[in-house]
Amino acid sequence: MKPMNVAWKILSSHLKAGDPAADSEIGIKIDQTLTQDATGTMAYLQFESMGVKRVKTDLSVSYVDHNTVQIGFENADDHDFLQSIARKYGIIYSKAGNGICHQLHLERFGKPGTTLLGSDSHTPTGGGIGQIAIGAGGIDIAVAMGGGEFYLPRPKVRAIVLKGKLRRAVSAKDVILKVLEKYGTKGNVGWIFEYTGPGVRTLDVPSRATITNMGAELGVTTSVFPSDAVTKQFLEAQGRGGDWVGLKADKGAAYDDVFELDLSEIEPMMAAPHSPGNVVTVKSMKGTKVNQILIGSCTNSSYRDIRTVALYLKGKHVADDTEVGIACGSRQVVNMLAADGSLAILHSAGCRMLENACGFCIGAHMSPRTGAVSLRTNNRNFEGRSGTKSAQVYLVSPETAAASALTGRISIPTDNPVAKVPAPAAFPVDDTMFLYRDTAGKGLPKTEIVRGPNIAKVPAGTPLAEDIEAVCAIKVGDKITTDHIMPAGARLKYRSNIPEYAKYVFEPCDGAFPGRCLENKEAGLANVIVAGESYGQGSSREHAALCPMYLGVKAVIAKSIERIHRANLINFGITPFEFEDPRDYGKIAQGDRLSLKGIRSAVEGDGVLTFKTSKGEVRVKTALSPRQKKIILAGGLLATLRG
Ligand code: MIC
Ligand code: SF4
Repeated sequence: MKPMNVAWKILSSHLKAGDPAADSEIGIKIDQTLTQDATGTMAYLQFESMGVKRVKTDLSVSYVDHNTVQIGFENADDHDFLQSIARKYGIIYSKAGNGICHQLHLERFGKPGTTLLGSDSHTPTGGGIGQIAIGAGGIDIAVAMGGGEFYLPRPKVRAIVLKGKLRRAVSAKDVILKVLEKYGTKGNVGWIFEYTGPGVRTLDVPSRATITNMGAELGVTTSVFPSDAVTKQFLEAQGRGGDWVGLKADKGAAYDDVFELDLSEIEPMMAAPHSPGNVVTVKSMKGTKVNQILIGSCTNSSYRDIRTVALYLKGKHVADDTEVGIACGSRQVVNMLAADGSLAILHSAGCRMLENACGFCIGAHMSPRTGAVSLRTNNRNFEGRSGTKSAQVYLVSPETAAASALTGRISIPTDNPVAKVPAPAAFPVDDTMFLYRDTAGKGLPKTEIVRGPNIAKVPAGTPLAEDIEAVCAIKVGDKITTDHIMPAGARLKYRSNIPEYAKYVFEPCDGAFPGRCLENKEAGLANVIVAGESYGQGSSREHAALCPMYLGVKAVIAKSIERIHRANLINFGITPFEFEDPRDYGKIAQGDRLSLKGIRSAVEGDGVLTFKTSKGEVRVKTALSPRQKKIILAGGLLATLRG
């Protein structure tokens, strides 16, 4: 047998469709799924409409961690709906307060050598434990829960060869920021980053998970580490030694590309506003006054991370003009911090201890003051995501956050390093907030699904017509994120109510967009979105496709489109076109009438469509598999599943 890398070992053992030797789609079996509440409600509404009796995966978990602030009835209604769905269909339900999905999944369920599909872009956190863990739209998770395979373009695998050992006070966050400095947030679609080399064994599992977590910001399909003695120790300490299998690349395994990174040369790094790809050294920003510091999120909320912060703050106090908030990743983390005295240290130091949830990371609370400098240990610093448009958000390691909390200015943690936190010999396990563990996989109780007024129907798409008369309803620039398209924060509570949520599409760019689209729709015209490079960066939220579909958007024409968002557009019957010549972007203006004659034939055929504008002819193209063509022609994936 040909020597294989870790990524292909897992993919090959799960291959269900497609030819891995060809440059096309492959379909893989999914062993585990996860959803979180903000994407989960829609995923389960779609799952329900598929008429499947119970989930067919080895394990499916429904986490509640995003919408936990509960101002108004909507969040709580969503929680009740999710709990009843879990009970009915054999899904494990993680109650609000238990922790953040990715941290919890790593602690309690992630298994080396398996596949995990999650309705959240940071699902690749599981790569830290040797899983092929991929983020996707809710409907893809619904299909996987029903036993269907997951399709992805045949990935290319890049080896990131780690050498040496990190210096004290330099940590995993600095490593992934270094990788982001090299590869940026665009142009990595279709890659898997596989971490390998002698430096791997110097990183504990939470550190590996920080690195794979933020692979999402690179835009890669996923990132993966081998499963070795360090992984084994972690699983044994979680009381899950039986879940361990060893996994490493065969000698002589081939990679499509190789990048070497010497851990010992990395210095503290940070991502400057407003992109995780704007990487600079902490040194270059030293002394900048800081108004707010927030520590936590699925990237940096493990025991190792928060204990490190406590070591920095022990016997000291945070600066007077700086507010510091800390959100732990799970109850396990909080219990450990309580037991070793860290919680008292953090409280005494003047930190605000926040709920174990996404919270500040998704702009659900703790918005900084106007024009603030906010240092955060999370993974995204898109403009306005914090809830304050004028805020300058920097992404840093827990070490940099802690060192800066003491001075109120950006400070270099290596100047005063603290001791390394050793990997715990045993984690305290308390699974009491995972409900229905026993019924998952057995006979299921009869359950009424609870539907409050916030749980609306999933709108249906319409089949693609041969000719479309359309309007360019909005023209946007490069690096438009899903936070621009479908804002979260204060609007997050409408996730299960599409007509309501659709009122906010493109709110940060142009609040009049939804109204304009509905007028066009009323007048029998379709809507088209025109965009620059890397359209749809960021989250997996399918609402960024579903709500535009509801507003009558039939096509996106961009210079390039990111992986998860492109798949979501297809799933909701919106054709994702790219300019054949990117300069043609200049030929279309907002408000232009576009006569997309023969769009259906183009989708059925070679994907090329030509149309006229006042500035000349434009040629656009889309590369679609036969499966994807069928979905677009039918008006969306749900329509094909319903027959
Ligand atoms: C995010 O970090 O942007 C989110 C909120 O977790 C999203 C999912 C969502 O929008 O619900 C993600 O990363 O996929
Ligand atoms: Fe939650 Fe933030 Fe992680 Fe998204 S990135 S799952 S909002 S903690």
